[in-house]
Amino acid sequence: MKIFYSDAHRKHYPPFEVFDGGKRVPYLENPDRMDRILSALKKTDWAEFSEPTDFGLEPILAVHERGYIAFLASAWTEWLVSDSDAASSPETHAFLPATFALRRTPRVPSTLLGKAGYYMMDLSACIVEATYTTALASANCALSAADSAFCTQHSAFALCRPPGHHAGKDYAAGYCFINNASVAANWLSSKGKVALLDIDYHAGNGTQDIFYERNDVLTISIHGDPDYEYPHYIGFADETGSGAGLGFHHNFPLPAGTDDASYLSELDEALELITAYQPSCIVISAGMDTFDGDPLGRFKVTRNGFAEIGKRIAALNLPSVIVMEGGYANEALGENVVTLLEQFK
Ligand code: SP5
Ligand code: ZN
Repeated sequence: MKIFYSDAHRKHYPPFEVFDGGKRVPYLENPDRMDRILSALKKTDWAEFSEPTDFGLEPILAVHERGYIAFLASAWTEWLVSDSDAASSPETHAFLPATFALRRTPRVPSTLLGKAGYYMMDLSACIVEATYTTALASANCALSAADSAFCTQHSAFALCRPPGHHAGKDYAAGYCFINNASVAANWLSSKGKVALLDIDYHAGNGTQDIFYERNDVLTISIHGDPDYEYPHYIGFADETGSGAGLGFHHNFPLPAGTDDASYLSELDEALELITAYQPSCIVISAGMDTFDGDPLGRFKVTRNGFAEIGKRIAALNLPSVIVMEGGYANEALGENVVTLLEQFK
């Protein structure tokens, strides 16, 4: 299986994020995650690594607003110019907003700090010097995997970091800056109908927003109920699309403690929707934070569960673009990813 990966991600390593109650904690979405996945993949005899191709900004701007992408590109350098503390020890800093545009209007603020509150949804998508270039490299991994799956009709894996599914048209959130899976799905949508299935533990709010009014990309997310879980405000069962997109989005919010058996029965329902839609390919937002023991998740999916999840999705018999999202139980992450991917060989 083709695996698209760039080492560029290493430089995106914010020194902290801000957790519940304003606690500063080490950045959980860390480079070690990729090392664990890489070493597990390298032990297999089927992983074929490639550098991503640079697709340029066009496929990214087809999903994200230009002003938001410009903000990502310049926020860090603008911040260093305006803050002498950050300029004197940049490695101890991460750029985050101190205000939030709760009631957003189309008026984009002109200042850096105003833009931060406008374009950033939470305190877990920290910007540092390398964030923009690594987010581009991550999106190029997803695009390269999409191109490979389309050309060969075989599944491909985008080993993306940073992840993408919380990023919307014009906002960063939950470790995500560019919505890699959505960029790939949108790129594929010019070639035929696409289904995007999000199996990360968290609701794919960014993906939901991006395709909410469209019927050419069916989006489905299976996740911890936002009634108790991040992202809190979106991902409920009654959100099913609008306008032309009505009926083309589905959320499966599940209770804390969801185990293999109950997860798989919900997955089967999602897969039936995909079968009925008859897409020409599928993009999978593959988060492994549903794993029993993940520090951010409250599900109880096991390694056998991941094998069965992979097997059932692969049985759709569609070219699959598997895009890495979350998963923070680092010791188990590599084997969990390999277990899922093996089903698509
Ligand atoms: C891609 C992805 O999986 N992003 C997840 C971002 C979640 N950020 C949530 C922050 C709230 C953390 N609450 C921690 C509770 C630990 N017991
Ligand atoms: Zn997640």
